[in-house]
Amino acid sequence: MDEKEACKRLTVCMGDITRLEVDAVVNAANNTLLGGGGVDGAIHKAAGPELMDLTRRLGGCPTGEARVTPGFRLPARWIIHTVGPVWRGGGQGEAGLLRRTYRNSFKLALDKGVRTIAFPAISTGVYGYPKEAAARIAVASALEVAEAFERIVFCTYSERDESVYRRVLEEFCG
Ligand code: AR6
Repeated sequence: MDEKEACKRLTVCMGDITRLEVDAVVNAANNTLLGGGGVDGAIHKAAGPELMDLTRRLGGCPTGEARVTPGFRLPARWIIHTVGPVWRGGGQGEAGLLRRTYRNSFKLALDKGVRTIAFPAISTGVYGYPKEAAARIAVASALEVAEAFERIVFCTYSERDESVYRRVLEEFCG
């Protein structure tokens, strides 16, 4: 697939990821998989307590890896929980780890036959990853696999973040 076709499958939206009607939403979780604040808290709240009953049994998730659960009360059929790196200045392998969160999430999505998937801006909230650099990794990773998906959504939660993604998409896709 040429880059132009791949680009057409990438979209940016702004709003609550828990409301999206996609096959899978990705959660920016922590190593315990036991919930937290930010998008993780919102996903647990919207999915309902059955989610925690299940994630408790998963035994956590190393940074860069991903785990999949049902979406329970979400419109999405699946939740892919991944753990992004905490930003420590950029010299601690953060970029590689963030790339792995996207690649491993896509891999699990493909295993489940997912065609439409939405990502929050992993690591860019509490974990402090610079937004533009993170968006470049998100978009580059999505372009690598876009052929296998119908739609890859970057779900932002502020106008500022939305414009960061739009700018980065413009950079990659023109
Ligand atoms: N829908 C879409 N995006 C959201 C939503 C939402 N409902 N809520 C927040 N965001 P963060 P991290 C955006 O902090 O940096 C948790 O406590 C938010 O504006 O949720 O990977 C976990 O348990 C930001 O752009 O995730 C971990 O301990 C993005 O989601 C830790 O935070 C990610 O921000 C993970 O930190």
